[in-house]
Amino acid sequence: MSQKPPSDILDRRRFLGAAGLSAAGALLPIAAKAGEGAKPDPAITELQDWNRFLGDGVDKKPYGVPSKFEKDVIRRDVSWLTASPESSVNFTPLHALDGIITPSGLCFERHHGGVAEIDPAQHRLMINGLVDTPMVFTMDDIKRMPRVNKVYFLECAANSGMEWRGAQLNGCQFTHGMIHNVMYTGVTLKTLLDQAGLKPNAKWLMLEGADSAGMNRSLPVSKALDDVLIAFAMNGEALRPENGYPLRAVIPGWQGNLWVKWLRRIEAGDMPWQAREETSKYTDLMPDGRARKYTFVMDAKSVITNPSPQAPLKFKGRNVLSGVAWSGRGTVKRVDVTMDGGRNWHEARIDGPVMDKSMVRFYVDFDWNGQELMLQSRAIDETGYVQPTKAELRKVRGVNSVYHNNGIQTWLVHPDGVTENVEIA
Ligand SMILES: Nc1nc2c(c(=O)[nH]1)N[C@H]1C(S)=C(S)[C@@H](COP(=O)(O)O)O[C@H]1N2
Ligand SMILES: [Mo]
Repeated sequence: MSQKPPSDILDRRRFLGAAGLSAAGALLPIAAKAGEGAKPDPAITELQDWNRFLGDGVDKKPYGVPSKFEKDVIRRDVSWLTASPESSVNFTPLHALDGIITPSGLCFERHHGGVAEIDPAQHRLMINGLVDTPMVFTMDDIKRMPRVNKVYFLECAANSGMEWRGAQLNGCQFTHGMIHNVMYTGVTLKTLLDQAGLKPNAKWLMLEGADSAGMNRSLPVSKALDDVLIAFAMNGEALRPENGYPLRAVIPGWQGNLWVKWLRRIEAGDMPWQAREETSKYTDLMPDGRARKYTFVMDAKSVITNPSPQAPLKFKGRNVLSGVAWSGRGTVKRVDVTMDGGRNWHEARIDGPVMDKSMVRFYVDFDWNGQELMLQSRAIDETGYVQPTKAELRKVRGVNSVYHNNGIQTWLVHPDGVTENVEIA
């Protein structure tokens, strides 16, 4: 798992550089030509069950689920990571997804007190504190206000946290799966705050959830009035209970813990809630013992999802390398990919919508002749920020941090296609 690359990797990298990978090389044939195979293919010559019998009627699945052949495409947790499944996390199967939208049922979950199952008719959102008129909204009230639709990524600040100390977990699901990218429908927080009327000395909001953890987080008013949404729908339907049904905060580009789920109260104040109830949560401990605090923005990051340890290379010849990239500071401008551990970089092809604080999908179509590959991707966002290497990050932040690891990930593809999580020393 945390195996280092073979010692001759540098030589091989040199060799690779010379041999050259044709990222945009000549197209090799992918499929067999009809009639050329030695043995007849039963997938063609035999009648299959699904071809022979009537299928299910339209009354069988009032709410559709994926094909039974997709049963491995699931969220997974790591049981030794946390003491209980109620205060824990599971991970999005990034290696099994494509495009940019995370299907609702596969969005990773992070709870501090389990999933609250809330009757929307009984749910209230209160706004109090430093406001002219304290307000209480029902779900019906909120659904009568002007709506917006936005696609945003949500990344937990602890995503890739285990990797600070070195390559640990064998799969992008586990190293990078505390992220999802969803289309939200809701109202802007500004719409709600305007109705309550913020007092001039209101500088911070405390957002509180209705779960058993009663989780609360502080948010600067400037962000609240900028692009924060209070969402009731994800990917076109009501929020899933796991993700905050019936109401959650959407804090674009900022760390996941601020995105309070099962949102029931917003209190306006003149200082951060944490300053009253001091907590060491979500600070980044630096090598000199000082801590970075209020590090809200998630910096540009990317990961190659295919190939990756859970999705090894299976075929020589033509292959599709794919991955995702995102930035909390705006749009992703470019993604570069190297196949030889950083010697040569190719610009990847971004395909699909490129939106503010949303994931993008990238591809490199390449030919593989079975040589060892050292794969990395690096994202560059609209501010010009370039995703750093892990070594560069450690130089500044040391290894005491758990949070905000946006370093470049390395996958080593062996000649048999098996792929593992490594770090280039
Ligand atoms: N009420 C409440 N909101 C919460 C949490 C929680 O435990 N309770 N966890 C937070 C954390 S740490 C993260 S990373 C995100 C995860 O959102 P998700 O479960 O939709 O992926 O929710 C945040 N909002
Ligand atoms: Mo989180």
